[in-house]
Amino acid sequence: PAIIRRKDYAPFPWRVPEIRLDFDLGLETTRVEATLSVEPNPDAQAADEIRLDGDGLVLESVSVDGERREDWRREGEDLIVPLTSGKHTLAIVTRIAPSQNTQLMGLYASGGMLCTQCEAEGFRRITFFPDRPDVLSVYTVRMTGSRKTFPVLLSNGNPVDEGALEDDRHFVEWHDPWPKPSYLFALVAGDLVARTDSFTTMSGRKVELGVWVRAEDLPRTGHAMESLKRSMTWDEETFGREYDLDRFNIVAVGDFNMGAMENKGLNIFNTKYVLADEDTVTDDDFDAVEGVIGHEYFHNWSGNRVTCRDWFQLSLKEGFTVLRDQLFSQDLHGHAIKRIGDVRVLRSVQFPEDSGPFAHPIRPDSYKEISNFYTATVYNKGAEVIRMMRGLAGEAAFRKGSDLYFERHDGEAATCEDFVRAMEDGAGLDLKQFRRWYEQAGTPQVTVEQGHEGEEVTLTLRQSVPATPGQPDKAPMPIPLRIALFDPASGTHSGEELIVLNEAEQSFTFDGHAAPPILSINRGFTAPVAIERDISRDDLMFLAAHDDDAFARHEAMQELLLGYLLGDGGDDARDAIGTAAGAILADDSLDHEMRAELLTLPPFAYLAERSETYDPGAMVEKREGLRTWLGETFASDFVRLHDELAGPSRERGISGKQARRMRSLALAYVAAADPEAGAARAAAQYRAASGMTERQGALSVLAGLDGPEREEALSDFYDRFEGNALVIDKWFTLQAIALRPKVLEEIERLADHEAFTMSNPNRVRALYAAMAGNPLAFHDESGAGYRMIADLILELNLKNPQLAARFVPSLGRFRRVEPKRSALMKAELERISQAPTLSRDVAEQVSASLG
Ligand code: DPP
Ligand code: ZN
Repeated sequence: PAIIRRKDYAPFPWRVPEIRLDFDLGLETTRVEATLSVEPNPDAQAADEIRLDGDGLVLESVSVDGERREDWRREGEDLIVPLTSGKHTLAIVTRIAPSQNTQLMGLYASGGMLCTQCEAEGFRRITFFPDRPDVLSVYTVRMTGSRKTFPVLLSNGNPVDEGALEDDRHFVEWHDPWPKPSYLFALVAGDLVARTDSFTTMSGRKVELGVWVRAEDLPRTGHAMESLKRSMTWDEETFGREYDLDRFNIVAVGDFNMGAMENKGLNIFNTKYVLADEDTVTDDDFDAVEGVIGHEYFHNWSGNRVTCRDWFQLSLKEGFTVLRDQLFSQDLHGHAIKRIGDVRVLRSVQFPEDSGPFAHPIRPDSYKEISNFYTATVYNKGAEVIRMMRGLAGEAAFRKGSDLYFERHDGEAATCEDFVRAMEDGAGLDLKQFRRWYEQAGTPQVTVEQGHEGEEVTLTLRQSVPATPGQPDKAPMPIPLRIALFDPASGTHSGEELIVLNEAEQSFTFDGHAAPPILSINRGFTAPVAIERDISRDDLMFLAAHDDDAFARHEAMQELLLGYLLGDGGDDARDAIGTAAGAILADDSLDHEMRAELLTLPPFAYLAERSETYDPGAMVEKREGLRTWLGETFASDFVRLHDELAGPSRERGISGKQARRMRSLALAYVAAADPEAGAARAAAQYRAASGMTERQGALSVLAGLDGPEREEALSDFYDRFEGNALVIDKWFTLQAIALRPKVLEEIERLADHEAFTMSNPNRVRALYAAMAGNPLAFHDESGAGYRMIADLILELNLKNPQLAARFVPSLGRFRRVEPKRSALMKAELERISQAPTLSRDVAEQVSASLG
């Protein structure tokens, strides 16, 4: 496939100020009549033809200015129509087959309804069009269809007309006054019901809100609606952003490749991020729903009102919007826990990407298939980069920068460079060197050396950015680090400082320290870097017990854990962890959520990331061994917590969410130390569970054990929730992530289960993404786990290329795994590469992986 490069950008020769779409809707066949008003783009080179993107369309007719034309031609999937200069009306009729659309891009059928997904390049699967984000049009959409099959007909903007037709058919027409790129177009047709509400904006306009679902799901939409209203309020208060249409609709769809999509005025969501009630989702799921609703809503400004010039600028909207949703959740639920969780995701998903064969800058330079670049790097590291600007500017100046950005570029298709410039001008920052964060891939490594003479402390910091594919040499980047120097005697510090490491090597001196202080660095994770330093175990234990920055305190505990898990880690290292854990258990100033965070072991993916090469089996053994040891050492504490934090005590002032979090962690430690006692307690917790958080907490422990309690609970869970797709997804996942010796065989059986289907992305991920993250399953010594994922990729390759490609990176990490397994992984990648027809998505990922 062809390589698309950022430097080759050229504006489209034509503008398309208006488009009218007429849909004659059917699940099997849909007819689309597109009427485009086109005119030469004064900012581009003149052309004597117009080239329109298409993909899988059946073309019926082309007319220009009302006259049928036959002088068009096709080049590959593109349609090219000769056009003299000046304004024209172009009418194109196509046919598509939504039921056959297994890629879930464009217009497709899901559970008897029709819906769309157009980002990034799905609109070309609906009609021929310049399917690129810098072509903005005002859309008018008329949908006609059977009233029985499609009683509800939704599109972007506001409804302007509707009526009855012969044969029990009807139509609805929508108009969206805001010019938008084709990727933000959406249509939904089906038998849906809505929870409705309204919101009055800061200027006093009333907006009608709707959350549309299948009738049986209506009772589970309350949280989504509340989350939407909270998002609207927050964006007004925090970023001064007001909603701009009379309606805002969200539709939940069961078959969806991504989490959700920010189509103008008509967000389409994976059901997973809409439906929530206490019986069927966990506390974390509630927060995820709220976060994704916020994210998509915030796109209305960061993405829709200001969109992207081309797909290389994806982080312009995604990095910024992820930051906005993170800040939203932080404001609602507390800063520290959210930050710890976000950094955990960054380190276990984005760091491996940045050190692997698919490493790319947050603003990539080239791609073959843009779907492959909806990555943790573009999204999460992108958010970290903008968060650094916010840290450098301060909140008030950052707001001035974002205000200027929105004001300057409203209605435009902008670039990352535009954003940076608005931040320089509005926030008063000099970001000349900072721009390297957009250019260079790889996680910077920072080493810290600490010297002490007289009363003076010297910190010598060195940075290096590792070589990544296509980028052998890197230049130093500005790295803002918030630090504090603790006086070991008093246990306090005299204030935080923000230091910025600009050079490859730089020293910072601090006066007034009679004794060598204990350094707390990168507090709050002010920079997305890896810190290497010589710090004594005692100092880490001090910080794990006393650091007044909750993130840094957690970090110190993680460093202690990593030191043991990745080092030669003798008994001393383990004892230090024991001492720190004992202090955490005894510290009454902690809430239970933070206590649980501090006692949570680092994720396997992050352990792997921190090792040059690793033996997955040995790594699991060591990690689980530590869990058992901690469970044994603090057996009575964990038993006590598990008892005390049961139902009734919550009414005595401990927040339910915090109590549930700690209680399930305590249960896991009890079970690690004493499987029999753990199984009995887990079974009791399962039976008495008042909601899904406790039920899932118990079942996840049981799923990792043997015995009758396990089988009983699993089958009860299945029977209780049969028919509820999202909960049955949990049932698959809990079994697939279990750290059991025979888990791979169990996963094979689950793949044959009647409730398993390859047609539903959530179900595929519930089983196979879970399996790919389970080191005992994926890294089974036989290589059968690798084969299973390779077979999956080949099966999904043409059916749903986007979904297929997501599974390649797990195999792509073969260089980091011990030699025997590494060879087996690589062989599977080679097998995939030899398939007769590879989708662009899979081909790009596999060839990058094989390098
Ligand atoms: N643009 C979507 C989102 O991240 C992804 N398709 O919100
Ligand atoms: Zn987004």
